[in-house]
Amino acid sequence: MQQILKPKLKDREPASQKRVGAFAPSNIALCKYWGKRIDELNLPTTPSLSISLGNLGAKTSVSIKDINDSQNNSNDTVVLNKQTVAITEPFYKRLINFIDLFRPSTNPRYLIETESNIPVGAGVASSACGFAALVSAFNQLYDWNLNDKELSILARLGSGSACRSLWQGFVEWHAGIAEDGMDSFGTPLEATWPELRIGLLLLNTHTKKISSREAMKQSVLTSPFYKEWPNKHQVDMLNLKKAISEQNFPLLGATAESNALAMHALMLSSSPPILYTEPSTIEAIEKIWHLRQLGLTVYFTQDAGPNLKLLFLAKDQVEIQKHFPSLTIVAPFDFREAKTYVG
Ligand code: 2P0
Repeated sequence: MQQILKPKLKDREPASQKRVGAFAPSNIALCKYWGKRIDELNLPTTPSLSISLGNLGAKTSVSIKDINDSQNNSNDTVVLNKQTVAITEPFYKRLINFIDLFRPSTNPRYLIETESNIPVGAGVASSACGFAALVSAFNQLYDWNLNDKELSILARLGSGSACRSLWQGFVEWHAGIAEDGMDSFGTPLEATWPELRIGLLLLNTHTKKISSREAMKQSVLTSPFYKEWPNKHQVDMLNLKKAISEQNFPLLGATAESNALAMHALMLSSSPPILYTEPSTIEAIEKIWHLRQLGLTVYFTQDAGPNLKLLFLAKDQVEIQKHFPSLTIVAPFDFREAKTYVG
């Protein structure tokens, strides 16, 4: 636990029967988080910049279990999309380890129910929105009154990219330099870009062979090119911010695409190499490049998986859909449904 936050996480019991909930959007990094300076606190080597996915994300509700009720066992219960998660699942353990950071001394057991409307296996950081929604729900349960920055720091301890999921729109995660991580959190950019569209292109939804946590660690430790990453990243961050402030879509697309390809180059040059890209990924990338040569303004970004996220503007949506009929299209600045969720 970040010692500076701890005094704020008041060790008191909420009203019994209280059930609270929160929504957090998923996010896609346009300049990626790839590598940590301190593993235990998920402190990154570089800043990163993401776009949140509007109505796509996680709704999480939290309540305290009544352990006198014979129906309840003494463990926390985690329910994901209406399915109870087995206590032997790595996901369960990771979640409980996180909650243990701030579980009060009275040792309450929780019922945590999460519903995600992200297409399964889309490689759309479901852990990011999950941890962000979770900390927002706990903030209500215990009346911590943490502000967004503090919630972002807390969410980061669950999963790095979660610190960007506390807001809609563009969010920058400041890498920070402090060893305690209190200067490493997300902040929303003021800019909006309602015409921006993101297309989720699902090519293979099998579970990945290596987690992004392990993969980024391997890249930091073994890629001979990792030392160049912060330099390239700095240029990409500047270009991305310029693109956003000037609404220069080709600059945004080209920067995001180049940043993603550089991240994958780090993985390929790791030892042993990490390859998330599949033949279908390459086929889709070549198609995107070909369409661009023909004059269609479409770019892509790729995370720790074989699926792609296409970047384009609303005016090209119909044309893009003709070429990629299976695309799930997100209008990131249209988040009316997300706003209405109150638990
Ligand atoms: C990102 N990714 O910026 C990058 C790009 C994946 C590829 O953040 O170890 O699940 O929990 O801090 O946040 C995925 O990494 O890793 C990620 P941890 P996380 O979106």
